[in-house]
Amino acid sequence: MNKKYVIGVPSEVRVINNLDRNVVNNPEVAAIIKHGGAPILIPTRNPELMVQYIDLIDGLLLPGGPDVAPQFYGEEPVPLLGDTDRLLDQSSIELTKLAIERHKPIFAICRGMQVVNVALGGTLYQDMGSQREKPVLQHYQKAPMDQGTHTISINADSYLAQIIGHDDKVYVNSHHHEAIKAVSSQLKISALAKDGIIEGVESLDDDLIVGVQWHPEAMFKTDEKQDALFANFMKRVGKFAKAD
Ligand SMILES: [Mn+2]
Repeated sequence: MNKKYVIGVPSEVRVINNLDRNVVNNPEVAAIIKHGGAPILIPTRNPELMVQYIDLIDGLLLPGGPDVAPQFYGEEPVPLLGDTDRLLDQSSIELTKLAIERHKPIFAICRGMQVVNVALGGTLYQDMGSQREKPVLQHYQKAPMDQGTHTISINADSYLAQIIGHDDKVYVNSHHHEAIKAVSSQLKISALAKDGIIEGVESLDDDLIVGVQWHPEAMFKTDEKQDALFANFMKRVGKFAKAD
C-alpha cells in the first residue's frame, strides 16, 4: 500500500442543535482524500497543544472560517468585523509557525491565507468594503460557490502560475469581506483581483506556502485548475516529507 501523507485540518467550534461541536468542511476533506492524503481533524484550540500535533502531520491545510481577531495585528475591532474566535486564531497561528519551522507544507484557503499573513507579521482589512479607500468588487458572491464570479491576474513568475497558469481568464469564487492589507515580508503576492485585492500569496523562495483567497474546495470537482491546487499540495507534502 502506498504511504498516505497525513494532513492536519484545524476545526472550528460551532453550536449546532444546541450542542457545542468541532466542525470542518467536508469538501476539503474530500479533496485531500482524492489526492491520496489522510486528513485528520485538529479539534482543540489550545495553543500549547499544537506542538503535539505538528509531529503527527505531514502537511497543514488551513481552511476558511470566521474573521481573524484584529488584536493579532495590533488593531481594535471596527463595526463591520464579523465573528471571531481568539483561541482558533491563536492555535492556527501557532500551527502555521510550527509548520514553517518543521518544513511541513501549508495550503491556506481564504481565512487560512489571512491567518498565515498575520502569523508572519502582516495585517488585514477587517472589512474591505468600509475600510478600503478605493471601491471593491463583489467579493461576497451571491452565485453558487462552485461557480467562479470574478477574475484574477496571476503573476507570471509566481509559483501559483506554475500550478494553474497565468492567463487572465481564471475565474474564482469569492466569499470574503476581509482581505490582506499589508503583506508579510516573508510572503509575496501571486494573484490580484481587478480591484487590487490580494487573491494569492506564497513563500518567497521555496514552495512551502501556497495561499489563495478563494475556495478551490468548492470548485475542484468541475474545474481542473482548482483540482490542480490540491494535487500540487499533496506533491509538495511528499517532496518535503522525503527531504526530511
Ligand atoms: Mn475575492
